[in-house]
Amino acid sequence: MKIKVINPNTTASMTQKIGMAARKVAAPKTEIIACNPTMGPVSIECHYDEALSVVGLLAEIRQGEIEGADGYVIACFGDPGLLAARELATGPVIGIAEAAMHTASLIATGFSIVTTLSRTRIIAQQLVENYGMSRFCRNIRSTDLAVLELESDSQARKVITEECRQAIVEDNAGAIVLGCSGMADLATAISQEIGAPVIDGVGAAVKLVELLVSLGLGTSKVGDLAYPISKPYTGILRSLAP
Ligand code: 5HY
Repeated sequence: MKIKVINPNTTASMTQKIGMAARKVAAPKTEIIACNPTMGPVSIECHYDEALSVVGLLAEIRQGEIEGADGYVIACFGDPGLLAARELATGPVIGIAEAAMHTASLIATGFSIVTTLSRTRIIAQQLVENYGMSRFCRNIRSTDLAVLELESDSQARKVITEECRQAIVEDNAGAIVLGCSGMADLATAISQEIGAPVIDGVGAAVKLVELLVSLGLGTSKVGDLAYPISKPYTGILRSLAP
């Protein structure tokens, strides 16, 4: 099985970390292709970043259809372009926020999300509502760490761990959902340190894609997720016309 794990920002070092987290949990016969677009924001931390990251993401999905990918992971906690990606894809497409939240709801009656900048909390909140996770999500906490500081700031792990610890104590949460793909490598260590389940969406999404493909299930092409309607596009998007 071939799974394309797409980091919608353009920071290759983050893509590498995401690829390692994906391969750590992938089944032996699963080939993980970790990639990022060549165009777009270096990190996604607001609505504008998210909107413009989708063009590059969809170009990678189109390429994946040509390469014969069996399924896809959108490795950004905003799950940008999820439904548009599902329109393009034959196989399943899973966002890491969706995967992490559903996984948490299977092992705890309540979870808290620990994310990066405070301004991204509204994006997570909208996803919690969209995915029907409001009765499970106890709180959305920010660490005020920028996405790229997760790599550069030596204190980042300590700050994230403390926020997770407080969430367990103060939010009555039974599990933690990490709110950024850049935190994918921290889940196991933080879980051991705070003594509670900590969910990395990259790993959860890879296992969900494997599950769906192994059940012979792909994205439904009946109704709104049917392939995009063919029509001309103009300007710099001409080459992306469906
Ligand atoms: C992510 N941004 O997972 C999100 C996290 C966030 O570039 N990769 C990003 O802060 O919303």
